Amino acid sequence: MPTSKKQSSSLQEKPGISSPEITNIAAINQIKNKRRKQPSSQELIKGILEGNRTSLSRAITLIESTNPEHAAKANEIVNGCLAHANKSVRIGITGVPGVGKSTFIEVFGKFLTALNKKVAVLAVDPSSSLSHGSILGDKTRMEELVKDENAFIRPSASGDTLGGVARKTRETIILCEAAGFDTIIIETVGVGQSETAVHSMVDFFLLLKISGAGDELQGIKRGIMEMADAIVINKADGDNIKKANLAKLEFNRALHLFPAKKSAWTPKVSTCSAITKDGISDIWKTISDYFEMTNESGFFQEKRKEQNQFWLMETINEQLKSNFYNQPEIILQLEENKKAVQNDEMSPFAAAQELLKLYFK
Ligand SMILES: Nc1nc2c(ncn2[C@@H]2O[C@H](COP(=O)(O)OP(=O)(O)OP(=O)(O)O)[C@@H](O)[C@H]2O)c(=O)[nH]1
Ligand SMILES: [Mg+2]
Repeated sequence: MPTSKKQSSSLQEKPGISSPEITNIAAINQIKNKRRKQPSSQELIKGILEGNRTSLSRAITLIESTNPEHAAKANEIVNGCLAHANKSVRIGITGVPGVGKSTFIEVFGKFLTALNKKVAVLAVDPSSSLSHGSILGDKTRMEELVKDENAFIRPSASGDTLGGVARKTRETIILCEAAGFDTIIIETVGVGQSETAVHSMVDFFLLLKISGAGDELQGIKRGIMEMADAIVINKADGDNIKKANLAKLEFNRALHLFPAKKSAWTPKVSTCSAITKDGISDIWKTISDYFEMTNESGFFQEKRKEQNQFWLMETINEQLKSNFYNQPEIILQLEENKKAVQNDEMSPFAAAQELLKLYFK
């Protein structure tokens, strides 16, 4: 411990000169040194591999940062962790607001940690740049899970594009896996394109529903039904049980009309209550069956490889696009051309061509 010697007493007042608030130079230097000394990428990688949560959180913060220096460091860390990632199962959970995702994940997460699993909960939330991540509020809703030393909950990365948020989440998954988390749960709210993004980063996709007024299939997007490996009707408790069972029948019937999945897996429909915890263990049984089957058939690995290819292309597309739209020349000309198109002075095609020519010149 460095000895902190007081340079002058802060109680002492000289006439006309007020003494500075902190006069302990040693203490100030100590704080400055601490602040300057950010852990290196190597130190963070080491910490992550040892399962140190502070290192993990810090590295995720670097991934989420928009500072190019941080981005370079984050890249190093992700690369350093890559060889230690992949040893996990990744489960996506989606459902409309209020369906009970947070309550469900709290209960399901606790169920898994009781089975000695290490659970990381992440979120892809396209609206998070506005609301600063709904999972933030969830941290209070996931009271028990937050306290669980075998669980790690991270609010969603914010960003202006879904692609950007998705990339950050993908990299965060790698770090969590390297830190020893073997079950990764990725939550997304069932709006917009976020389900598709989450679907392409998980092994198993679970759609959470509640029973409606007998018109279960109303308003549900076909694409989401097609992606689901399981449909779980939540809030099957109290007066709701009968309705939930009817909904289950209806979903089962509807699923029969869908073409067979590439995984050869038949999606399962079940009911549960995140309040009474009924049906929770059955859901894990279903998921485990799926993993057993797809591991045996080789589909599990095949899907991950496909996903990697997909994200390779996505990342290129994303970066090309953002590079294009961030060119000062393009920004100016795009505004001009937009006006020209609006006023019928230029065809949309010609306007686009002009911009692309400007970009590639
Ligand atoms: N009766 C009953 N209520 C439930 C159940 N699960 C959740 N709820 C209630 O439903 C409400 C919404 O639950 P949340 O877990 O916040 O739902 P969410 O899907 O995370 O909602 P968003 O974060 O807004 O997308 C809360 O009041 C919960 O207490 C359940 O199984 N049974
Ligand atoms: Mg929630």
